[in-house]
Amino acid sequence: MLPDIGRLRGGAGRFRGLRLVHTHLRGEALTTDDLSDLALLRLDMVVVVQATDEGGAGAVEAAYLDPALLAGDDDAAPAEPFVHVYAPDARALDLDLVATMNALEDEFDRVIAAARGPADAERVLVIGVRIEDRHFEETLELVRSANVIIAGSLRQRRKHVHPRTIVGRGKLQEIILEGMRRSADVAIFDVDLKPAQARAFEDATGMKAIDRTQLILDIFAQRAHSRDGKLQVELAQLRYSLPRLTDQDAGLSRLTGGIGGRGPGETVMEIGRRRIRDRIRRLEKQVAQLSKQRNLRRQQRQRQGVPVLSIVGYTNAGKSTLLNALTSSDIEASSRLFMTLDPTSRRLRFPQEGEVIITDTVGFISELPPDLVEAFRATLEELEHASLLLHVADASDPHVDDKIDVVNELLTELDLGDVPTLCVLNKADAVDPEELQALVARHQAVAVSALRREGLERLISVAEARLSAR
Ligand SMILES: Nc1nc2c(ncn2[C@@H]2O[C@H](COP(=O)(O)OP(=O)(O)OP(=O)(O)O)[C@@H](O)[C@H]2O)c(=O)[nH]1
Ligand SMILES: [Mg+2]
Repeated sequence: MLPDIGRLRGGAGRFRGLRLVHTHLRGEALTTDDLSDLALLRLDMVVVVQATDEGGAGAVEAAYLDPALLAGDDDAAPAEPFVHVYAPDARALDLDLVATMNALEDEFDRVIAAARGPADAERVLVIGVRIEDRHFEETLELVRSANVIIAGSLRQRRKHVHPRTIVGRGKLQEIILEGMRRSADVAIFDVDLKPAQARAFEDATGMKAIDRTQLILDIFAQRAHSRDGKLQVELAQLRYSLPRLTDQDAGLSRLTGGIGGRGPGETVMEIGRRRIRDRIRRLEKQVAQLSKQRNLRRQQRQRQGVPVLSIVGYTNAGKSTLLNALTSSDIEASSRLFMTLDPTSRRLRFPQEGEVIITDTVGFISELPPDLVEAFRATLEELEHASLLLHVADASDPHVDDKIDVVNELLTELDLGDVPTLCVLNKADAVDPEELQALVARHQAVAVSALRREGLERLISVAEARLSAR
């Protein structure tokens, strides 16, 4: 049994400074277990000395990881980038270990520099554990939206996530080698991880583990511009990270700085936790305060009797593009997921109804993390008072029906199931007309192309009819 060696010298481009030398009693060569220890623990070298019948030292076999073999071109790279050294007698082994290791670490640095290229953005390995291709592809979309470099991706379709290490041991070795080969410092998973799983993975690979919720939170953090949005995202991040805090994080001066922070008998860890809890409470108060102000504004609007139309829908359906088309605005729209975070309202004149307010909101996604639903509950409460929800769906998406279901389920979960809703099938320009007809009939929808500004008049007249039918 090998002792836990933690993160000793565990940086990119370094070996551990440890060699594993052991004997095999029955003449076996290096085993696959030996080699996977070499990779998993990033040992300098693993050496096996054969025992002779007389109990002396016989033949020696050693293996080390060669970064140059790792760097081989994508698919041509050998599955096992190990160099084997053999000597018929222990004393005959001709190897200057220190010089070899120094050369290897230099080579390692070069490989990493080459893989990194000039940009110094975070390089990530995307790891798919779920069986469904669609789920993995959506995760890749999310990662692309998060402004990081996808250095590589690996999948292990598992029915059940390995309770301790997420993936099996063989896959873990593959991930480590791929991480070195692609010079990735972060692994992003398409599932959520338990704190202990993330830690075990990080200890084993030296890579930072990010799960799906953290990924979405990270995108949200990048997109939040309003005070309200920032508060809500920070709150969700803190709530999510509290149980994931490790001793190491808690030791950061950022969390424990200041004088008199430590009460009697408290561990550093507890202080970290307590600070975070304090901050969570403060944020909760601020969010509640802002929610009150929004309520006031809403009451004013209601007194003025201006109907509110709220645009909801799956992320990337074209909600912002539709609002822009209807009101000649220029809210940022893009193929990135979760482009819009902060709700934006615009005024619009309807032919009969006169002035209405139309609001763009944050997009939905399947399995939206509960912490995020909670954090955005206040923003989404606005929708409760909408006169009409425009549920925008991307008609050109092969999974449009499923995504409509996801949005409807989330609306119900948010107690918005009873608000009158009109389904708007967007991106009509990108769908076969017959298919579109079937979709329109199935969802009693209005088809539009927000991008080409087609179908907007009909949308307005149907929406207006729904409004006056209230
Ligand atoms: N072909 C086509 N593309 C469209 C149409 N409407 C929007 N798009 C594209 O779809 C992508 C997403 O548009 P957005 O308006 O940002 O979508 P959103 O629903 O606001 O997305 P999030 O804010 O990220 O949730 C952009 O690349 C748009 O150019 C359309 O009618 N036809
Ligand atoms: Mg948007």
